[in-house]
Amino acid sequence: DVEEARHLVSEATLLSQIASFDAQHGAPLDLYERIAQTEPQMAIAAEFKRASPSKGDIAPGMVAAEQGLLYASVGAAVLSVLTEPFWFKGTVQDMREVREATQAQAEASRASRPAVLRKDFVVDEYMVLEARANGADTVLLIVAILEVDQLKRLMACCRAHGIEPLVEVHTDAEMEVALDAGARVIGVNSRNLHTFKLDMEATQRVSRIAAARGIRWGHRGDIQLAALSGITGPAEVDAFRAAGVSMVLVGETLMRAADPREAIRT
Ligand code: IGP
Repeated sequence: DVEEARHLVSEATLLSQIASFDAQHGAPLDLYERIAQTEPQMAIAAEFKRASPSKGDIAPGMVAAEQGLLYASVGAAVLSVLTEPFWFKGTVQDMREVREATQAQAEASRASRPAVLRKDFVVDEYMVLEARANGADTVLLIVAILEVDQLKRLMACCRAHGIEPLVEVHTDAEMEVALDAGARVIGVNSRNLHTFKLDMEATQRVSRIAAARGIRWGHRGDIQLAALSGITGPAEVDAFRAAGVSMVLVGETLMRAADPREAIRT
């Protein structure tokens, strides 16, 4: 079982794997800085997702590294890779291949590479280290599935290992928690994880919690504010830009697009 399998690779082994990964590939990118770099353009986080619980199969046979290279070539600042095997049919190996392929391509063309996000239900330090050892620059931490103490511990673990996490919220109360915990990159999921329903107003609503605290968002803000899910084209991107959002995360639309260059156009 999973618990057993996890112990096959001990934490000490992961730490040495991180050191050798970095020796070969260099230090991870800072997510806050990578988004800031895209100014004045909206940062695009392009997601690799073969399936999802709300949609079932999306692109079951697709190869992660190929799609990652395509996303990178059309200017994605972040590559989000689902590593969750059951609902999303992802693997940690997919993520590693995306990092390796896109880093090699960027080095060959002297371009800045996209940051790689481990998209999963990260609930313990082991998953953070495993992400780092397999090429992640950042990981998703979902406020709705973590206790406050757990969130703070995982954020500290991320930063201790050179990762600035993407902290996901959906409600005002979760936004309060993310800000209290000191998140610097906050993604508002427009999809409610319990009901799967989309609420495209969620980002703007939740941003008022930051405004009320005098916290500013934007490419050079105190925080980077990202909008996740349900984005089907430029109209939604424009609305998020008007709200000061500095990154949009797009999955299904790009996985299904015949031409991601058109779909990603901002
Ligand atoms: C992407 P969409 O609607 O563009 O495919 O959504 C992304 O936001 C979604 O995959 C997501 C997700 C998550 C997946 C957001 N938060 C948490 C798994 C776990």
